[in-house]
Amino acid sequence: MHPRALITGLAGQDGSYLAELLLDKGYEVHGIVRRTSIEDTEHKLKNLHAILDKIHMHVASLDNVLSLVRIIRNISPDECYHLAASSFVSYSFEDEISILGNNVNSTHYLLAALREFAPSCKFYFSGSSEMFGNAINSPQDENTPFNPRSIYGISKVAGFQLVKNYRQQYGFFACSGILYNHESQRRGYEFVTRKIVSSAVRIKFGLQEAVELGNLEARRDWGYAPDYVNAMWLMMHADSPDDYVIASGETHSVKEFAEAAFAHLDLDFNKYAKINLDLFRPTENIVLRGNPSKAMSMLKWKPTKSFDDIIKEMVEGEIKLYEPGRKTSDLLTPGDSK
Ligand code: GDR
Repeated sequence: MHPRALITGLAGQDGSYLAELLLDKGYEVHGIVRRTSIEDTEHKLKNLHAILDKIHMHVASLDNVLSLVRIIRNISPDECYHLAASSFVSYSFEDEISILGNNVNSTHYLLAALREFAPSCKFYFSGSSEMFGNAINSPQDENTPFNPRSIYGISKVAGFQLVKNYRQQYGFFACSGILYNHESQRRGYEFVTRKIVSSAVRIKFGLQEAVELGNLEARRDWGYAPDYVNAMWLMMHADSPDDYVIASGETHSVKEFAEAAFAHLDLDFNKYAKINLDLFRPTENIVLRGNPSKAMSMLKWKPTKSFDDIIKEMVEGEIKLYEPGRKTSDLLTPGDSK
């Protein structure tokens, strides 16, 4: 019997890499997608094109507990990976009521439905470094107190506590990854790394003149998305459920990322950079740097790509999108995300 996995957020960067990993391991992979994605598979499911005929997609909305109950009863998953969330930190400053509600409720509905209809299903939740917010120490590890400074961070703390509660109260195999930023060619254009890489390539090809960015001095602990997805699977196969920080352990500034991305194209970032004060965030966290020692020793997890390798892969992947014969659906121009 193939193990059966249910993924929320299937069509996103992490969901699509996770689906590929689980298929490789012989899983039957099910995922929840929105109705609008099924209606526009070319754009909204572009990360899944290579595996569309191998996965089972279920249309549901995570704010509708009944639709989740139906799916869970039907497929009776062995493992559930809850990756879906409104994950763009900046939007959470603008739309806090719905982002807090959706992120917390979806986690709660899933846990409650699993408890009722698939109580032996293992559960994974994607937490975030944003939960540490204005952290009191650096680097942060699993013992660092949470001090979130965005509604997104608050919603992730609430989800994390729900998961912990189900583990402690009901004996669920439920674990959370506290994930720092993780990037790849499949990153959405609203995030700064993809915005920089796609702008750099467009500038190289004469399609764009400059790139407008916010705070260039902001620093992040950036890792490689497929490595972080691998950590999720390792957590679900540890002897006992627990929570783990997944991070690279080093930080770089937005400017360093941009300089490296432009340099891969023989361009000088400083000639094309424009600072837009509107793209600064209302509260910018102190520098967050994760300490992944626990995951490295308990799960034998380790990152496979360096900061420079990640940038190189993203730049090379972006150039490929412009090769003749590629679908234009792969190309969206970055908006003014912050
Ligand atoms: P982040 O990622 O908020 O850390 O959340 P993002 O790439 O959006 O921002 C990183 C940093 O870059 C600065 N910045 C800009 N950001 C964007 N998006 N656009 C700009 O033009 C720009 N200029 C500067 C930001 O201020 C910020 O400091 C990501 C998400 O994946 C979350 O879901 C996840 O939980 C965390 O990482 C860990």
